[in-house]
Amino acid sequence: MINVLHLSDIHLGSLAHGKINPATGLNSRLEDFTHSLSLCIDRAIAAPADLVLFGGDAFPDAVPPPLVQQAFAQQFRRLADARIPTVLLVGNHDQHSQGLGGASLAIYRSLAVPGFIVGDHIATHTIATNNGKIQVITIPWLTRSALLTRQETQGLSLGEVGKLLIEKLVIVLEAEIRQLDPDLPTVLLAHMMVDTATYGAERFLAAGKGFTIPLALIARSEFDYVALGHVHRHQVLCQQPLVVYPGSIERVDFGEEDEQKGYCWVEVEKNATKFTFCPLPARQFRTITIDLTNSEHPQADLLKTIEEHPITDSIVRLRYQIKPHQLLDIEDHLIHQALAPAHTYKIIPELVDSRSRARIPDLTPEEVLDPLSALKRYLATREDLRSMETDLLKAAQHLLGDLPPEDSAQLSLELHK
Ligand SMILES: [Mn+2]
Repeated sequence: MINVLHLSDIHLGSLAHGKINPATGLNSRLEDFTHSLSLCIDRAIAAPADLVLFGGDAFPDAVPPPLVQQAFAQQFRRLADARIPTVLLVGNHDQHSQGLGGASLAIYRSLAVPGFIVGDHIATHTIATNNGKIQVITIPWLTRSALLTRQETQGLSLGEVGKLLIEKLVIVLEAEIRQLDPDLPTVLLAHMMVDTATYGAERFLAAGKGFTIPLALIARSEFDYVALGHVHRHQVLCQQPLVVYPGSIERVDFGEEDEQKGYCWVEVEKNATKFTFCPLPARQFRTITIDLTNSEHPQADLLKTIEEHPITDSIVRLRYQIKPHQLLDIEDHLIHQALAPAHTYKIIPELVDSRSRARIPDLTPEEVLDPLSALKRYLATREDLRSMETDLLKAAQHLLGDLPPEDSAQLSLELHK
């Protein structure tokens, strides 16, 4: 039996909703993420793990600032010191949009850190652990240039390129599988969107539209465990073999408010793999929503609602709907006072006027909109773009990957004309 610690989607350096910790001078969110990561490494060393598999997305982008690189390196260095073999897989956030290879993780190969493998291409690695050898096939985040040439994709729609990419992947993966040693336990480590997964925030975080991989392609009997990365919600996609997303180790945004965060402890054994999900004490996010438009005492009701929520040390957003004439009853400083126990908070008032559509309160830097809503708001202010509004929104949906494949393919053609 080989003990594997499988974690993924660290996103170290996601600083939104943080504040400066006066004791250290650091952003509190960098400290949160580093803390969660350190708990994973603590477990790997204490248990100890025979192997650590990281499923990709180390940082929000491929060029993390030195301070963030250092925080990551300080934790993973502990694994090198403890002589625990480690595979660092390259996710979409670790890649430059141009060129090959994981820019932010390639340094670990350049430095030849003992026992560290950087998975930036499809390959099989036979790794010697304290409990025997194990084979790990790595599949980093695939872009079209990883498997296809420009000639092959010329003139094809996005949907057709996706289909071709999967056909190629089937062949390449088959080649890896055929050269496996059937006597050794085998793990597939892949950063990808699997078609049966439930998605969350990562859809909005992804820099470009990726390709969805059919579960059947990776749920192969040759694998004793399939370790995935990319989707931030922990989920098990298949029992035989076990196909698992551990999810992210900290909540990256409000989209992950209700998700439990953690990592997987896996006992890999030929045809008898077991795994446990190990929760991490990630920072809580809380959304408080209240409609005050029918309230006789808006201020009192608002304060009462806040009181009913456990907000201490949480990242809070308070949304309330209110009519203009009720605003006289609201005293901002009392709301701030009530929210003070939160780690950080933002207040999002929405004016509702039954007689005429009231103007929406000005956007504040603290207010985070998803890209499509932001575009809609912007277009509402641009009388001159009114005639193009539908087309612009459709094009944006296309870019965000929100359209069904047929529509997307059609639009892709129109856009490239
Ligand atoms: Mn990802």
